[in-house]
Amino acid sequence: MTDIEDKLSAAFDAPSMKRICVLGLGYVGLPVAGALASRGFDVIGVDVAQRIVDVINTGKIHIVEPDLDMVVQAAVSAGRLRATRTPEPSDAFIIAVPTPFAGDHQPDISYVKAAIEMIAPLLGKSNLVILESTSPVGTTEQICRWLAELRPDLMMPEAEREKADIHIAHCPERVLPGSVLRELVDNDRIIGGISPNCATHAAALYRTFVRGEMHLTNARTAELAKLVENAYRDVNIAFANELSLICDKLSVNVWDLIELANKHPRVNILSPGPGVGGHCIAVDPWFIIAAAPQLTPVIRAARFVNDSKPELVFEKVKAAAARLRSPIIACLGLSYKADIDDLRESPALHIVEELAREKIGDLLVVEPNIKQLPSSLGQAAGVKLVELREALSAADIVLLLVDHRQFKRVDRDILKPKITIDTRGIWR
Ligand code: SAJ
Repeated sequence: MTDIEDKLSAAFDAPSMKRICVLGLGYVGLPVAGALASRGFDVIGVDVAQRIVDVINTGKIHIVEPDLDMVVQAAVSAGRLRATRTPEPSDAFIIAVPTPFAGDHQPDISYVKAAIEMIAPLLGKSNLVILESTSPVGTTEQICRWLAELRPDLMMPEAEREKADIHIAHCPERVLPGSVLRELVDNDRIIGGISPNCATHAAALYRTFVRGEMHLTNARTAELAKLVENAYRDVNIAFANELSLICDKLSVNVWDLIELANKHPRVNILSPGPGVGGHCIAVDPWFIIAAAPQLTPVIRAARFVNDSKPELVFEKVKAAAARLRSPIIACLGLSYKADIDDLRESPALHIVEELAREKIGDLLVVEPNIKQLPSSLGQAAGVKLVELREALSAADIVLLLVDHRQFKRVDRDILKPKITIDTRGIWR
């Protein structure tokens, strides 16, 4: 047994917890709920959307994520997971609600506040409150202040005080969409307690389903660590995207270039693409910029480079289309990355929307992970969701936007007579 495991089992008996309430049943909350249920906890899953609650209670899921359907189905049919719109008294509350930014890139933690307001009346002595949502630095401390106001009868934790009625910690999610269940179990966790005692309690709960190591720290460090992880990736993708522009100008194949540069033992350049999407990497760096606007030129420049990429892809397609009369354009992929259905902040979606808005050709969209076009495209004239085969045979221009596995298998001979714009380098 390691030191920390020793400490945990001595300090806290996790199985004495029976019931866990998970607030937010999205890409993070639902897998966490499923994992806890599979470890024998009674899990109450809370979501504001009745549709999501209904789907989960039938043992199905509302998102595309490998193996999650099986985990949820098993949990629901065993009676270990139940979805509802309102939280119920529990031993622990895990908050996994969205933390987007507002119009001016300022963090919006109103969903966290709403979740806290929902659970405040239910809290009892020894309850554990965990914030999993990626949050600006100071949010966990803010949770303590909100709860202190809402429940003056309970003693909230403080950094220097071990004694408290409630334990509060930030345990940022780190799972990669597309590999969520594996990463949920295997990844190390950063556990940021308001006090060391809070961190110890939170770690004990995660220890029940996480095989990775627990790294205990304070809440502020945990908040910033999570933001920094995503900003690090954003900056590195921006470097790759900048290289793709330089290579276009200098007539060098960027994929060959990166492959060669990566042969150096200390170089590991990421892949350029049509831009950075998703609800994390395109969002979280702004939380750091908002907290230290004068100190973040690199992080800001990376955001700028990555955000400019969809427009540059659009211009490339527009220029190609201008050479043809009534071109048909096959747009392969709408999601923000490969093999998932998530369209949030998707550069592929933005590019197709702009092509539709500017009426650049007839657009045949192929997205194997969705059943209907999003509303922004559904009504647009000249845009259809079709099968891959149909799009490829009709298209004059093939625009590869997402490296879904179905697209990697495309017969290169079909592409030969067409103009191909491969933003992910899968057909080189
Ligand atoms: N992308 C590139 N080139 C690359 C890698 C990614 O253009 O070489 C693009 C993707 O196509 C996508 C975007 O970047 O549009 C983000 O994709 P991703 O796979 O890098 O990350 P996410 O947003 O799916 O998940 C990230 C992960 N963070 C890190 O890897 C540091 C994940 O571990 C986090 O849990 C997640 O954010 C989150 O929820 O914060």
